[in-house]
Amino acid sequence: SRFATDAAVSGYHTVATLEQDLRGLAEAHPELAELREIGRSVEGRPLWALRIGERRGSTRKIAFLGCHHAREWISVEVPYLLAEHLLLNSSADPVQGWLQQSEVWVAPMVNPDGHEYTQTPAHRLWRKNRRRNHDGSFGVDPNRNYGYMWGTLNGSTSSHVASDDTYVGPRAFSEPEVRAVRDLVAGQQFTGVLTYHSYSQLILYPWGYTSESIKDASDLRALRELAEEMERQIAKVHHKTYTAKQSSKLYPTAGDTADWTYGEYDAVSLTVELRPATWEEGGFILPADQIRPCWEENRPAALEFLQRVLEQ
Ligand code: ING
Ligand code: ZN
Repeated sequence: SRFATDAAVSGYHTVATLEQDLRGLAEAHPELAELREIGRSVEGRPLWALRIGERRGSTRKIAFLGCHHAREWISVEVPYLLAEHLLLNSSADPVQGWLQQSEVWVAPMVNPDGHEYTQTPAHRLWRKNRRRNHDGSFGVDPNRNYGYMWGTLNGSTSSHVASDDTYVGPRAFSEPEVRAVRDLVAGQQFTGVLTYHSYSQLILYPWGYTSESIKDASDLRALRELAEEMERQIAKVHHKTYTAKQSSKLYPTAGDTADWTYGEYDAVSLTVELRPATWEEGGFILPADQIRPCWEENRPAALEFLQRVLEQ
């Protein structure tokens, strides 16, 4: 229901249960998985990434990210369940082949301070991290704080006003959560990055900062074809419509994750906006009984993304 706010009771992970479960996955699969602390949040919480793969001098690497935004609880669950799926299916192809040749990194909760804050019912709809700003307000939008074309827009969807929900921060990479992702990506040189958000059921490709298309025609074709194939894969499972589009067509944003991973690293970069489709269907408050079907429909899409990136 709209008022189900307690993650632990509802079936969603909390900061604490996510850490436990990530540790459990790593301990159950010591030859394949390793839990890494990639940084610390503003409030000092560890930022976790699970590395999955046999580590035989693997070349291709891919990352799945979740929960840049505190209230988007389902965006923790889909990458977490993907990690679990890969480990449970690691001795059957195609997963076995991927894990022999490549590494899959999963960081399901980029913004744990914000997520913890949303455990209090009155703060359930908090979006940003928990930085104390110069004007006494709280929070920088982690999905506006990346360094590609950072700060070049100023409006309601990318704001320089600290108290706004889309506050870009005082400078690019001012936030430790975003620096942790930056350092992970810089170190691993991912060839694909998929970042989960909610809600709206969309598959977004760069650019966010401009309505112009990305210049490289073959990249554009590949991104569009991949996003459209993911649409079809998702629709087949529970007949839900996810729509592929350029992210600036939703609304203009500067400093988002996918613009940076594509602009700086040429990685295959997508943002998936998970269930539901509309505010009327619950918006950010997705009933926990939809975690499973949401994962079921996103599983073939995530596997399609893995296949294209790892076998290209
Ligand atoms: N939506 C995304 C946001 O950060 C988005 C939409 C993603 C726009 C990527 C541009 C690029 O505003 C949510 N729900 O957070
Ligand atoms: Zn979001």
